[in-house]
Amino acid sequence: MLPFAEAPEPEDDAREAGRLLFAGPVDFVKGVVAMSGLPPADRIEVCFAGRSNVGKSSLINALTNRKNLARASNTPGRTQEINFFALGDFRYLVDLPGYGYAEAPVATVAKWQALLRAYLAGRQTLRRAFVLIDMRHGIMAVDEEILSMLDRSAVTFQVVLTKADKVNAATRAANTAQVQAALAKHAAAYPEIIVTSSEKGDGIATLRATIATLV
Ligand SMILES: Nc1nc2c(ncn2[C@@H]2O[C@H](COP(=O)(O)OP(=O)(O)OP(=O)(O)O)[C@@H](O)[C@H]2O)c(=O)[nH]1
Ligand SMILES: [Mg+2]
Repeated sequence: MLPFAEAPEPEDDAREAGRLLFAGPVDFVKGVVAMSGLPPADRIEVCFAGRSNVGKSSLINALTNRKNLARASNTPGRTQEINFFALGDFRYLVDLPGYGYAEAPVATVAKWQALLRAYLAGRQTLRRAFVLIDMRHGIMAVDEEILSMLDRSAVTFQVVLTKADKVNAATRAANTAQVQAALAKHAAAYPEIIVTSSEKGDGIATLRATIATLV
């Protein structure tokens, strides 16, 4: 298979494991603004990182089949905390603050970056970082900063393309190729990408199965 190809449809048992996991209880635990506030690292976790407005909160809502679990909004930069959600008894889903919000004050940006860097480098139980990339734009300079941070943190990251329902076939092909070329330069990149639409449901079963498989 080509590196960074789209992940195949999950096998039936993996799909079912993912479905069951996400059909179970999921609860907001807390929003964290400093490393000292992190919940105990007593279960594995996956996090969702990406530019402000890329669709992180919407994706968490789609995965968990809840309308308003993670706050999704039209106001960029809304989610300024690291939000922890308990998924069943053994996992956390972590909604990270969006980066690259042009109108955020410099001091605020510096604070987020420091927190993000500390979290990505220092969380023992973090099994995978899903980095969301808007399918309409591909990987941008601000995304590269995060990908490089993840390379240095030795955290495996997997790219999730978002808003697939908003692009035509030509844009989809061009931006997928752009992402694949960019990922070739990153040591920590997982070799498959997942194409999603929180609106239409594309890729949601695949992502659920992927998360259910991580131990
Ligand atoms: N058409 C379409 N719109 C989407 C999709 N995912 C998210 N959106 C829209 O994109 C906007 C931003 O989505 P959010 O989920 O709030 O983005 P976010 O990454 O959590 O943003 P911050 O918390 O500010 O970093 C909202 O208006 C969503 O409705 C999608 O798959 N398709
Ligand atoms: Mg959000």
